[in-house]
Amino acid sequence: MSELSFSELVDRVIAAERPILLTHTRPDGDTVGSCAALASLFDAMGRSPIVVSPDPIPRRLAFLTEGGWFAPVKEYPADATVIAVDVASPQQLGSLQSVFSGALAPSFMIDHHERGVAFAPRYLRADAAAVGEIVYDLALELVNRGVLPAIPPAAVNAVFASISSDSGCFKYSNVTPRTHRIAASLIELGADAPEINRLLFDVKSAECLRAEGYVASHVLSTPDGKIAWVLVTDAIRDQLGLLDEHFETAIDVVRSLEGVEIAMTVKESPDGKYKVSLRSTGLDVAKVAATLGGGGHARAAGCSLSTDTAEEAAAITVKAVLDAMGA
Ligand SMILES: [Mn+2]
Repeated sequence: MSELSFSELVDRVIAAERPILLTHTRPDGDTVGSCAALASLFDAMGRSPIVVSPDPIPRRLAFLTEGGWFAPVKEYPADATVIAVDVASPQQLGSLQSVFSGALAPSFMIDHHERGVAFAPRYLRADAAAVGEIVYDLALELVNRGVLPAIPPAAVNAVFASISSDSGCFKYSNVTPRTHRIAASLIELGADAPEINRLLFDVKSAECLRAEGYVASHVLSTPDGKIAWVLVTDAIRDQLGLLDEHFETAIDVVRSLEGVEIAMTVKESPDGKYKVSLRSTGLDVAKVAATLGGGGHARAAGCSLSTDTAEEAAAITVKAVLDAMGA
């Protein structure tokens, strides 16, 4: 699969008459925000964009779907231009893999995952904190080329949300001076930063708070306390009357524990596998995840394991982390 230059990306965006934007599974603020921003740009260009997600958009991100571009799967015109946004590998398209195949296979990808698997011509910028940084440059270029008179307000806010979301409110190691410069420009353009950050980070449902409470009191760790994890199985969710989506911030609770260098969550998935998420303060966990068939970023990665129990999945991952640490 070819790698696209930035100007090739811009050309392809301008040429997309019937754009369909795809988010990744378990959509986060970056994939949703970037899709919303791109949809807003396409809308301003007089196209009729559609955004499709393999999984429901979490309620806390609903404010990003107000443009009305997010739609369920339906029949699509064969001449659609399908664009995968923030999707690192074909598996991350989930149920959309079979829908968007053949004539409707993705035309190109816009991504920032260093260790992804390209499934279409790809524009990749691994040093971007979020795909939103790329969408920002794209929006500017559309204005520069005279395709748009200005960046639409909805795109300004959605790009800001995407960057803030993937950078943990400008807190993670993926944040660069450029990330802050882009955010500053977006605020100058009218982004409602306090409200977007409040919606993304300060507002939690009662269910999410209860999930965090469970996680906080069930953290397991290695004797030295450097590796910590929590197990979230169907049985636990049933017992608490909670859904998988309520455990979205579980990893943040685990990583907040003093002394933890590697935080993990092990979550039972509907497919019967165990989805492991990893966060690190230094170790390259993308490499660890890659040894287990997964991938991601150096300090935020994941994999999916076919073990019999969550405990086994945790043990395998802890061993892989210890091996990587040279312990
Ligand atoms: Mn992202």
